[in-house]
Amino acid sequence: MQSTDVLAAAAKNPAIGKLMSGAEMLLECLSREGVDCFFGYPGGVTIPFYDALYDHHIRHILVRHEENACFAAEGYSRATGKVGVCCATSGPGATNLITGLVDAMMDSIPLVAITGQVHSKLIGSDAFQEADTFGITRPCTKHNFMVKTLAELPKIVHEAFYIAASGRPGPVLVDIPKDVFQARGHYIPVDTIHLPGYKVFTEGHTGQIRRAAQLMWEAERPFIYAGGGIVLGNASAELTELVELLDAPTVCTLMGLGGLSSSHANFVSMPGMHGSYAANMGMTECDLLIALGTRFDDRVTGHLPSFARHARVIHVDIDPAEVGKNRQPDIPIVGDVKRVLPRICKALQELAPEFAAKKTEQRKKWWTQIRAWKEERPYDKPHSDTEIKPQHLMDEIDRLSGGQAIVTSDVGQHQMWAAQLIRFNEPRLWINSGGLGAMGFGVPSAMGAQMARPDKLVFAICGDGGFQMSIPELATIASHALPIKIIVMNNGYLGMVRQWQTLFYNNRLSAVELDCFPDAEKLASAYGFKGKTIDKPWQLTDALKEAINDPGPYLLNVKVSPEENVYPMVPAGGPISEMVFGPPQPVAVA
Ligand SMILES: Cc1ncc(C[n+]2csc(CCOP(=O)(O)OP(=O)(O)O)c2C)c(N)n1
Repeated sequence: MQSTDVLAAAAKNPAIGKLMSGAEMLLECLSREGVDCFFGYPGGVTIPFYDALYDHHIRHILVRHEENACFAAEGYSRATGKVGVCCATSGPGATNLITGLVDAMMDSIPLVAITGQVHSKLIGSDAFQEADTFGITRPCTKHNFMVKTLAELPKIVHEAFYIAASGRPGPVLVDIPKDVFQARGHYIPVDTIHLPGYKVFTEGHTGQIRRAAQLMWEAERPFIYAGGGIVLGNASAELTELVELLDAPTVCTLMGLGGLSSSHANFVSMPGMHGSYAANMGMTECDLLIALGTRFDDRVTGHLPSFARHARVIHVDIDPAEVGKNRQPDIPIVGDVKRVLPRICKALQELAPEFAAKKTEQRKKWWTQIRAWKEERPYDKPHSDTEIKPQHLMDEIDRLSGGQAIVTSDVGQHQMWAAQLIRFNEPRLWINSGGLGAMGFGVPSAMGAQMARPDKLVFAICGDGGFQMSIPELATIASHALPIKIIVMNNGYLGMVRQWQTLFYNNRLSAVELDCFPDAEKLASAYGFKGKTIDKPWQLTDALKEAINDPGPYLLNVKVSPEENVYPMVPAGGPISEMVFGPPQPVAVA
């Protein structure tokens, strides 16, 4: 900005040109980015920042561990699409963020992490609470910055937000030395971002789009494989239009659930290691796989050479590095699904008169086959008269929430059952740690989601293992009266590891028994809210209703059958068509 512009702008906004500290400038930049709340934990070098926050309207949520600040910021972002923000002090505060940063990186979540750093003069001297945050976070962020002067602070903060949210989203870290927070200078706003080395491809190649539409019409057995990019790219409506135009069976990955409503007639289910039979058979037998905003993750593809072995592949993704990484597509399209899909739909409509009628018969046959697979082996939903089956729990949560609640999950068996059995009729309702699979994610991400969406019913579904990683955050939940319904699927084991030991290690159960779990009612009441333990199937509906109807937080500890396994299951590295549907049957001896 020129100085005359500054004067004109200052007349409109008193912050412009004002003498401020670096800490105040940072808050002004956050405000301009639309940040209304962020999650953090203070320390020595960030005290100047927290001092400026004392007088500021932006809300700060004091978590009880920095990892949870990152997970909560992710929950906030995953529920809204906005950039989540977290903050930690230097040294141990910054290193405690690492799991959250890797998680956001793996799942492409837009995040800005602000860390304090020791005084510039002390950097490199092994000063108290000095860690090389910039070096440590380089491989686990989309980008990171070290602020060296006050003058560059506003520019860096706005660039961080731009990089986090644009293209394939991801976490960006800004490391700020204490003296930069304390320095004073005139605030000059930044109105434009200029990053010459950073290119985002959004439109897709016109010729490839046309060829893709042609292939879609020519295919006899098209199959849509929709990933997290649909949700992150806000392309749910565009996906739905394509699905209906093509009348293609569609799967949504663990990250993509809700991208196409789970109640849509064309929705098959989730594919992959714990995906349904119909989803995996559809992927295996289709002649055209339309992969949208997805990365051919090993948990989806299984044995790569057998994956979609008869299919030609169209792959649309915003990140060029993903296209051809695991499977070479016949038609690669680098672009934003939100912009590319309408162009594909337009090309499909233009080609419809030539193809639509010719394909009717084969498409009918394909749908008959898909429906047969669905009926042959639906997801297993066992109920019992004496104990609560985990599937019964998920089924009941599904029934009571009607595909409308936000559900965050931790990692393990409960995560897979929730993904299989709970409907998500909109995007941004299902929030889980997909790529990293980080236990301890469920509760703090629910805090972020509930903070962002106070209007929504929010469930945090956890295992008894993962929940015990998050207990400190019950204080944060209580202190902000966040009405989260924490549902612990308590099987007395680190269930998913126990399942693998049972199935693949001759049932030699090693270090998986969780023989001590706190009394849920006492634990919750120690924090000032309600809790309960149930273990009988007839208690389930009433207990869930009580939790939902309670105006505050609620901890429901549901003791389920301890030795239930998640099926179907594709043994790691095997073809996804070779699923296991139950425990090995004893071999009859003649
Ligand atoms: C931080 C972390 N540590 C270890 C693991 C490995 N792990 C994956 S699932 C699982 C068991 C989870 O047990 P629990 O939380 O009780 O859930 P359940 O599988 O019983 O539903 C473990 C230990 C992990 N994913 N994350």
